[in-house]
Amino acid sequence: MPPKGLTQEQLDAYNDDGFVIVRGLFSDEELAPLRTAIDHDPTFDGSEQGIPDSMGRKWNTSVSTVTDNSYIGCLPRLNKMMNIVEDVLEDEGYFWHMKLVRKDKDAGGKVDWHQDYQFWYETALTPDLVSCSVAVDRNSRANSCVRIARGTHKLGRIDFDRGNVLMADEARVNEILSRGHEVVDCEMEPGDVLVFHPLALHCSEQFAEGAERRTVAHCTYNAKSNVPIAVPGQEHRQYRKTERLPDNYLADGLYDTVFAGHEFMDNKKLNLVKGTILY
Ligand SMILES: O=C(O)CCC(=O)C(=O)O
Repeated sequence: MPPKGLTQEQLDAYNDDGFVIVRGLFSDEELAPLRTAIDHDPTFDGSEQGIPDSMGRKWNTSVSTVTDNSYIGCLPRLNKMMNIVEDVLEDEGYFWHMKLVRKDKDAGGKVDWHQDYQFWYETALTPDLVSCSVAVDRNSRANSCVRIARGTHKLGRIDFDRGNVLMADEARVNEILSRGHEVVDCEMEPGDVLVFHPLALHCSEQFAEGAERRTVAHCTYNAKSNVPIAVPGQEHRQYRKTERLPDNYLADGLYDTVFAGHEFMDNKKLNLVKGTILY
């Protein structure tokens, strides 16, 4: 069956490289309400949590695991997102969570090299997941865009570093990077979407003075057939059918609020659980 959301070339690039950037999936006007709401309430209703990096600095994230009729609860459910997800997973996909990652002078830590699957391994038997990261602002090297080591999704799962439970084994990462995997700066204009594999080794640099990044909305989905192990406290990872929405839903303002009243994950629960972050 031909892909529904990606072109065949984009799907081939994803399979070869572990990522692909889909340009202009969202219009600037479509994202404007989210930008305005973040400017009014940059902490997403107090749900942000600082995640430590290996240098003792922090970066900010808010996590959502529920869908509702807020902008935040609708964005991951648009047909144009779900079609991409199902092209990649070759299965019904369902929404797992959204991470909103903001960087500024107060929380401008780097995101150390890691694979997302390191954090999900405890519940997901296979890496049949995918993340679609929506650029809300311009993402460039200057404002610490996501960087991916091309082709690393083929290397298998890397252990956590012994000294730092949030990053991949540093010695192994250095070895991998010395073997010619090109490190790609995933530069994006607002509305572009980075689609990437949960085993793709990635990071982002620390905040550079004057180069804020309001947010990237990292939306993650699991394949229905990748039935999660039941882990107490991780019930949100179990299958729930994702009700799709038409592509015009946000542009036509059919949502209730942007994120006021949306139930973000309690930031106290984002603490480390057995060496992984709960999301
Ligand atoms: O947005 C970023 O800078 C990177 C975030 C990231 O790598 C992650 O949340 O897994």
